[in-house]
Amino acid sequence: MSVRPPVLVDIKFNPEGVARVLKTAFADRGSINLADPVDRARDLRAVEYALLWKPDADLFSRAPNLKVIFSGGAGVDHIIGMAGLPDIPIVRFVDRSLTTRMSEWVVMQCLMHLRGQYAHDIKQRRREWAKLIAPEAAEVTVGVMGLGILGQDAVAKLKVMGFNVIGWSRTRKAIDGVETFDAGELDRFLAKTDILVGLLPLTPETTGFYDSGLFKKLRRDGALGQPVFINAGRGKSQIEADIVSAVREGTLGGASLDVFEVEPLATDSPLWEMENVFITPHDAAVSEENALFRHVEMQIARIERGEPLQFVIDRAAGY
Ligand code: NDP
Ligand code: OXD
Repeated sequence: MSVRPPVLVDIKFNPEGVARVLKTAFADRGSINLADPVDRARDLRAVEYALLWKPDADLFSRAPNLKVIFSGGAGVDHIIGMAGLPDIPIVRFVDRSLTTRMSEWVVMQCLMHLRGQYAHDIKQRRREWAKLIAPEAAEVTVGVMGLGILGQDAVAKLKVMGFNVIGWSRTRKAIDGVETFDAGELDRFLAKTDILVGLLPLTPETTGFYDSGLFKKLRRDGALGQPVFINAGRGKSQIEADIVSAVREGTLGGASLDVFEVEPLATDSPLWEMENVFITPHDAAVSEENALFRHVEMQIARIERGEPLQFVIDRAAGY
């Protein structure tokens, strides 16, 4: 019986969780966990499958016989620009629970801006009983940028809450009850949007994309008074100095940010203390280790049964 090479795991998040779940994952082949000092010294030349999140820079020279790379998350920007990246399939993480949690975050942020939660928090700390009259969700248009796995689920759940939802993506999508726009129709999309939700991958086209010029194109006469920017895609798609000035000068009425140009967000960033800006530490939808390892096991099983891999990224598009 041939011995299957172990799965290489180089994941730079939640090391305790990864180590715990790895004890029972990949039972038919074992694993090499680069976060483990003993495993770190092992020879990686026989390894065929690697599960990576922000891997070591020398990984591809140490593991020259990889057949498939699995991303530890939905995004692949942490791998795509790496020196020595082999020309093999890259599979991203697509998972029901991750998708659901992202939609929870998006819906929560939209509702917090709709209902003036920041103002409520201030009143509460002052023990003030002050009613705020918010518009109804149906009066507010949420424009979702990126209509992939996460964007489409968020659209569906925002609609359940009653928001008017529109969507924008590189290629036009047909979604029941949702006006959609393609890349060439950006300005028309922005002009209708009160709350902008960013769920775009990071690529050369989306780098530095959310800037003051874009914020100025959002609808200014909607029910919220001023537009709001929400981003859980990637931080390098946003120009944080522009968000700060847009909120200060009233081009934006507020923002919710889960991702940042540099993470962790610097403690001296003005964003931390800005009015009506909600900050979360890139935890809108973290990858859960059990689900992640199961997904990799399932994809390896597909290869061994001669079936095609799922969720392979388009290397030319970069996502
Ligand atoms: P998908 O690949 O399923 O969808 C990406 C969407 O973005 C597609 O609709 C695509 O258009 C669109 N798109 C890509 N480039 C452009 C462009 N230049 N112009 C217009 N539209 C574009 O990705 P997911 O929905 O699964 O994930 C999106 C991103 O969310 C991830 O790449 C990751 O960066 C981020 N993420 C963040 C998390 C967090 O916790 N904050 C957790 C998980 C993911 P088209 O449909 O035409 O291809
Ligand atoms: C992801 C992320 O891409 O957590 O999955 O950012």
